[in-house]
Amino acid sequence: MAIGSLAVLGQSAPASAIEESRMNRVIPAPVSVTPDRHGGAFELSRDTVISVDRGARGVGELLAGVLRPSTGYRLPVVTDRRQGAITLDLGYVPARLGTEGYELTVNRGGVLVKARTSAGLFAGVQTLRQLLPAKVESRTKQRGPWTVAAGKIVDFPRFAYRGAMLDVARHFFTPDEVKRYLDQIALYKINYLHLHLADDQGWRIEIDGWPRLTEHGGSTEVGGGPGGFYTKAQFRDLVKYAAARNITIVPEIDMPGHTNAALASYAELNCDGVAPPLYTGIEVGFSSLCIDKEITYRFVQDVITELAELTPGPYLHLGGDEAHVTTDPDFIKFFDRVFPMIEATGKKVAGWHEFLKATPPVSGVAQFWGTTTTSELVADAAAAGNKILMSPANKAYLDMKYDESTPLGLSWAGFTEVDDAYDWNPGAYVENVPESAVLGVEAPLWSETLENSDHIEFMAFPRLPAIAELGWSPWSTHDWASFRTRLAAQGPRWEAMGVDFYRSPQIPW
Ligand code: NGO
Repeated sequence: MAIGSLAVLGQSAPASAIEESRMNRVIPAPVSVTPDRHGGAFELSRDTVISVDRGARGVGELLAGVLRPSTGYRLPVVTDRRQGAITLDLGYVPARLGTEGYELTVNRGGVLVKARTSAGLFAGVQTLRQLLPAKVESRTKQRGPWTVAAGKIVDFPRFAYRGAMLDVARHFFTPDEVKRYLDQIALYKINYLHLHLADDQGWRIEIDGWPRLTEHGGSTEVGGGPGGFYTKAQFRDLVKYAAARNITIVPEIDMPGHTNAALASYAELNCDGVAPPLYTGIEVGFSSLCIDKEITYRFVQDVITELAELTPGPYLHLGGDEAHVTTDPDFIKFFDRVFPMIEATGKKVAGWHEFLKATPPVSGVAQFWGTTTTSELVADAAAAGNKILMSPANKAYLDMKYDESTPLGLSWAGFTEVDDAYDWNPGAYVENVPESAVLGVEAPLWSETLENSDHIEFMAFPRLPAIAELGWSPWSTHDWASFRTRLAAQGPRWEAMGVDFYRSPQIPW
C-alpha cells in the first residue's frame, strides 16, 4: 500500500474512536468513565447555546470564554432549557459526589453537567474542555469539527484540599501573572492557591499602619530586581478571580524566621533596634522577629487581623519553617501568643510542619515538606487530630530541577522527574499518618530562580497535573502507564494555550 493511502486511511479513522480516546485521556482521572458506543457524538455548532441555572451563570460565562475564540461561535449563555445545548444544571446528584462532584452526560442531543454546587459544575466543565479537541484552547479561530463522544462521567475528589503554592516573595509576580497561573491550575481541579507573601527578600501585601513593609520591604527581590507588592484592592481582586474558578487563596506570612524584609523596614522590630539591609540572596534561616519585644505582637496582631479581613477562605498560613536563629523555647513562646490571635479571627492556622514544635490548636493544619517518610512531629499531630497537608519536597516541590540539565530551579531535595512527582500515595506516605488525617496535597513553587510566567510554566508543567491527580483521583486509578499517555495528550492543549512546558523524555508527547 502506498504511503499516501496509508495517510488517507489514518485520516478517515472513525471519528468516534478519536473522540472516545479523549474520554480516557482526562487529567485528573475521573472516578468513572462509561463510553456510550452507540450514542454517537455531540457536535458543537454555531447554534449551540450554554443553558445554565441562575446560580451557574458565572461558570457558563467562563466556559463560553474558552470556547468562543477558537470555535468562532456566539455560544450565548441563557437561563432557559434548550434542545442541543450544553446544560449546566444545579440539582440533585447522589450524596457521595459531595460539593465538588459532578455528573457529565453526553449524547447526540446535548451535554448535561449536573452538580449540587457551582464548584461541581466548574469541575465538570474542566473535564468537558478536555473532551473537546485540543485546539479548542486556542485564542484564535480554528477549524472544527467540535465533537464530544457520547458517554457518562461520574466524578468527585479524593481529598478536599488540592493546592498549588506560589512564592511571590523571592521574585514578585504581577496580578496578571498570578491570574494566568490561576487559569492554568483550575483546569486540573486545583482548589487552593497558597501565596507565600513575605520572606527575607520581600514583603508583598499592603498592611495599614505599617507602610514601610511594602514601600521599603517590597522594593526588591532575589538578584536585586525591583520587586513589587499587591495593594489591598489588587489582592481582593485576586481572591475574587480565584473564587470564580473554585480556588481559595491561602495567604502566608512566614514567621518568626524568614522575616528580613519586615525587619529591614522597621528598626524597632529588631532586638537591637537596628534595621538590617534588604536582602537579595537565597540563603535561609538567618532572620527572626524579636520574641521578647511587645511591638512584635502588635505587629503580628495587625498583620493577622488585616489578612483575615482580606481573606474569605478558612486558612491563614504562618510559615514557621527554618527558624534557625530562634531558640525552641522562644519559638514556643512566640506561637503561644500568636495562635490565639488566629483563633480569634475564626480562621484555622496552617504552617510548615516544624511549627508543630509549638502546639497549634487541633484545627491547625501542618504542611509536611520533609524528604523522608517519617516524622514523629507529624505523626503525633495526626494522632492528636490535626490535619496534614502533603508537600514532600522530593515529590511535590515544583522548584526542584527535573534533572541536572534543567536550567531553572534548585536541587537540594533531589532531581524530580515526572514519574517521581507522580509515584507516591499521599494517603499512605508518612509513617503513622493515615489517609483520614490527610487534608490533601499541595505543590509548592518557590521562586528563588523563577522570574516570569514562562519560568513558572516550565517548572509546573507537566508536574503540577501529577500532583493534581494525586489529590483528586481515586487511588484505584493510579497507573503510571496510563498517566503518561494522558499527560502526552495535554501537550497539544498547552501548545494551544501558549503554556511553555517541559518536554520530559519520560512522556510520549
Ligand atoms: C524550603 C524553604 C524555602 C525555600 C525552599 C526551596 C520551606 C518550607 N522552606 O521549603 O524557604 O524557598 O525550600 O525549595
